[in-house]
This record gives sequence, C-alpha cells and structure tokens, in this order.
Amino acid sequence: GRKMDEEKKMENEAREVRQLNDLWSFVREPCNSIGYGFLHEWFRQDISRFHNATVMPVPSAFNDLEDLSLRDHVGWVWYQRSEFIPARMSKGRTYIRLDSVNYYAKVLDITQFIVFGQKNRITVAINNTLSHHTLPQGDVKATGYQDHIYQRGFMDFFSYSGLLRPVRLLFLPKTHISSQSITADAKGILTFAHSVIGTGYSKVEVTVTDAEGEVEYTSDSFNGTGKISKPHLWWPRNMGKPYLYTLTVRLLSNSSLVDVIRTQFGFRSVSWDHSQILWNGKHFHCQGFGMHEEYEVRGRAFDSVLMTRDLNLVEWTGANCYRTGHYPYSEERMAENDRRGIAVIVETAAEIQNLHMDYIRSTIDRDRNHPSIFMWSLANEPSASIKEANPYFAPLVKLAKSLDPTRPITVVLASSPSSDYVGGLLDVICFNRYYGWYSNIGQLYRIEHDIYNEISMWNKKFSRPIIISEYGAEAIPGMHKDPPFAFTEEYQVEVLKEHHKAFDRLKKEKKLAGEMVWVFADFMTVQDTTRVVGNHKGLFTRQREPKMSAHLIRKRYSSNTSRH
Ligand code: GCB
Repeated sequence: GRKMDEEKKMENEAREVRQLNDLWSFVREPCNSIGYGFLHEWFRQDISRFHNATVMPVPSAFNDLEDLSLRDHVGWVWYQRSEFIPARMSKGRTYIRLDSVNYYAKVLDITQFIVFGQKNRITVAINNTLSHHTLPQGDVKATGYQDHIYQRGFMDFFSYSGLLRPVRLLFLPKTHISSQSITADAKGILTFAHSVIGTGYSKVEVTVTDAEGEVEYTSDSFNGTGKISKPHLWWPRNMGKPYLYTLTVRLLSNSSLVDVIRTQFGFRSVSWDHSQILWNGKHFHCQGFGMHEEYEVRGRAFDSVLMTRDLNLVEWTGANCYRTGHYPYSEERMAENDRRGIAVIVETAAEIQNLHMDYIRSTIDRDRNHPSIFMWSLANEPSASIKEANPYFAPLVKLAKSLDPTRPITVVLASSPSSDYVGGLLDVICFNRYYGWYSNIGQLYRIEHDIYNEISMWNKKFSRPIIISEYGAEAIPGMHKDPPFAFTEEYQVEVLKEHHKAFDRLKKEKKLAGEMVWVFADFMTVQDTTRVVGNHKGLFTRQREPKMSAHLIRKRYSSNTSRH
C-alpha cells in the first residue's frame, strides 16, 4: 500500500510545504509568571540573545531534556526561529500549522504579517498550565513552601509539554480547498462534501481511483453522493485487506490548475446489534489494548520511529484494534492504521460541557475520513454513578451522533452496572475494571468469577455490545517470583489468564464484543506512591521490549483471529 496519505504530507503540485522540524531558540519565563514575554514584546526581539536562552528540538516535549525545574515547569515558554519566505509566495496564502501543542496555542493565517522576499521571525508562546479546560484536566496549587507551586493532572499520565507534533508553513493557493468529509459504506455508496476558501475557480473535478489508479467515479461538484459497484471493501487485518481508494478534488480556472487535494478512504460499514459489533456485516471481535503515544526523552512528541515500532508490535501480537487513551493521536498514526488495517477507537475528553462539545466537533472533523476508526469514545472514566452524569452526557452523545451517524458512540465507564447513569445513552458499553489489582489484589482465584459476573450484569442491564476496555496488572520488568506475587511478571500473566477464562465463556455465550488490555507499553505518570517511575501495566516495557505477558497475549490474539 501507499506509505502515507498524501493529504497528511499536504504537499502536491499546487501546494508547497516547509517543514520547521529542527532546533528552535527556546526561553522560559519564571514559573507561573503573568507573561513577561507579552509585556516586553519578546516576539519583536531575538530571544536567542537572552541570557537564559537555549535550543529546543521540534517536535519534542521539553520536560525530559534538561533539569528538574524545566521538567516541572508551569507557565509560559517561548520558541523562536527565522525563515526566508520567497517573494513568489505572496501570490497565495501562508498558514502556520502546529499539529499539536501542549497546551495553549492559536493557529493563524499569517499572510498579512509576512514580509515576502525576506527573513521573517516566527515566535510561538506556549502555556502548559493545566486547568479544568485542558486535556488532561488538572490544577496548580501553592505548596506553602516559599513561592513554589505544584501542578497535578487528574489523569494517570505525565502531562508532557511543548511543540509535540510537526510544525509546518503551508503555502496554499489563494483559492483553496479548506475542508472535506468522505463517507463510504460497504454497499459502495459514497458521500462527499468540500468547502473552499476564495472564489478564483470556474470548474471542479472530483475523481475516485482504486489502489491501481483506475478511475472508478467522477463528478463535477464539491458535494455529492455517488455509487461504485462492487467496491473492494476495507477490512480490519485478520478479516481481509484494508483496501484504500483515493478521492481527488481539483479546482480549475479555465484549464489551469488552482488547487488539488487527495484523500485516501475506504468502503466499509460498522454496525452493531444487541451483543456484537459487525464489520461489513461480519462479526468483529475486537482484541487489542489501550495505549499511550509517548516514549523516553521525547515524551509525547511525534516520532515516526516510535510509531513504526508500536504498530509493528501491535501486528506482532495479532491484535486487531486499540483505543487512543486518552486523547486523539497524531494524524500520521491515523493514516498508518488505515494502511495496516488496525481498527481504532478514538477518544477525547473534557469536563465542561461546552468545551467538551468543541472537542467532539474538532476530533470528528479531523479524523472522520479514516476507515480504521470504528467508534468515538467521548470520555474515559467520568463520574457516571452520579445522577448529573446523564444530563451532562445526553447532549454530547446527541451531538456526536448528528456529526457522524455512521459510527457507534461510547463512553469508557468505570461505574458498576448497578450504579450507572450513562450506559443507557450509548451504542456500545466500554468499561474498565481491575480485578486482581485495584479490587482484591492477590486473590487470583476469584478473578474469573468476578469478571464473568460483572460482564453478565452489564449484558443483562443493557443488551448491547460490551467491551472490556481496560483490565490488567502492574509488572516491573524483570521482577519475577513463584508463586506469583503482585508487581512480578508472573503475577501479571496470571491476572490476564484468569480474565481470559471468563472472556472465552462469555464469547461463546455472545456476551462480549471485545477485550483490551491496559496497557500496550509502560508509560510515565506523575510522581506517586503507587507508581514506580511510571505505570507498569504494559505488555511491553517503555523501551518496547516484550514482558512475559506480551507473549501470552500474542498467543491468544494470534490464535483467536480468523482469516476469510
Ligand atoms: C484507568 C485509567 C488509566 C490508568 C489505569 C491504571 O482506569 O483509565 O488511564 O492508567 O486505570 O493503570 O490505573
């Protein structure tokens, strides 16, 4: 298959892109400062001359590159670099695209600020202070000791900060295609919609080509519905091929090209009944993991080496899916899932309803064209056992359904079936549970019974597909003991095995639609008495080497999947 969705590279015969991924000048303000850089207009100065200036690679998190005060920095940091912008670019529009910033940033059409044909200074100010508006949510407290402050995220992962994903200058034609959505189902029905900025065009050409480049469909309108007879379907790996088509939109003025974009997509339908998820009408049992997009030194930064290692290991285990715990992952990864046939649940989260709606809108808007994404998760472990959770989530589910009626909606629950106010709103129930770890640690003998009973209860209450979206135990790599003891690799293996006994029974009884271990690989968290330099529930170490549990899962996932 093609290596990467061309649209994600964003470069083609009508568009130019300049990658800004290397070393930037870097300055931090004192912790918790009010933004001296704005008061003193640092964007007008060469910050590399400041006494505390250093350099920072992009993309990267800044936390693990220097000292303790930078690791735990809370507040403003400044990135800067200079770029020559050729005069010919003044004919178009220039955007700066920051794929991901943790946390605050504004992305702009910077055309009006550029001096074309000259060197231009680009300054990015970032504030990483967590609040109830950020992802993860968190807060900052005074420690009571001198003027020290302490920031803590409410979720179990380290809040890596900085310019975390690629930064690019996009040189687009003055009139250009600004957004698109493509829906294509297993019957060959195709619906597409595009919007355009500017009016300098006279004609539109839409073509759909198959993987060999054969034209299968054409149209002269931005928006439309068409049909392809007998399309090659997009299947998750182990069920078939993840076949991709390409939709090309060309804007023409008389006969000269104004703009063009190409997007890969797949024909496939996801549906569900009272107990199972169906992919193109066939039973799809999802087997995979929760993940994090993070690694040593670079933190949550995009890294194609890491991405490739991770997705190769996903395939090595025989898994067919994962969940993007607990935030949308890089666009590069989404394109790779499509190419490899790895099915994905995309998750977002917030805790203020209006903001939550914005997150849902932007997540669906960014990722909707990916055939590998089969479900949207609107949150992880909200307080679903309080009454207020129902009126909080009802409009969110409604919004997600209206934006995308083709995919099921879930919220990953931690509530129990007897005290839950959210499950009734969802198409698929996902829940996290840690028998043998947070519940009854050391009591391996009861895990099969406890998890079997709970899944049966969810099933009875809701009669819809149930996925256990997290279960597992910590294993410090290399720690062994027989008989098994908490925190050893043996103990982690036994916890998983006991769950599998119940899962196999539930599968036979058609009460389980999927199973996902927490977690794919060890990852960094905040410092805590319950975390030994991070969370060690990984099947793989943080360096992506297998623990005993990875071999167990590989055996299970490779034997349970069937080709057809
Ligand atoms: C959970 C959370 C996940 C944690 C995990 C754990 O339920 O969803 O973010 O890392 O438990 O290991 O405690």
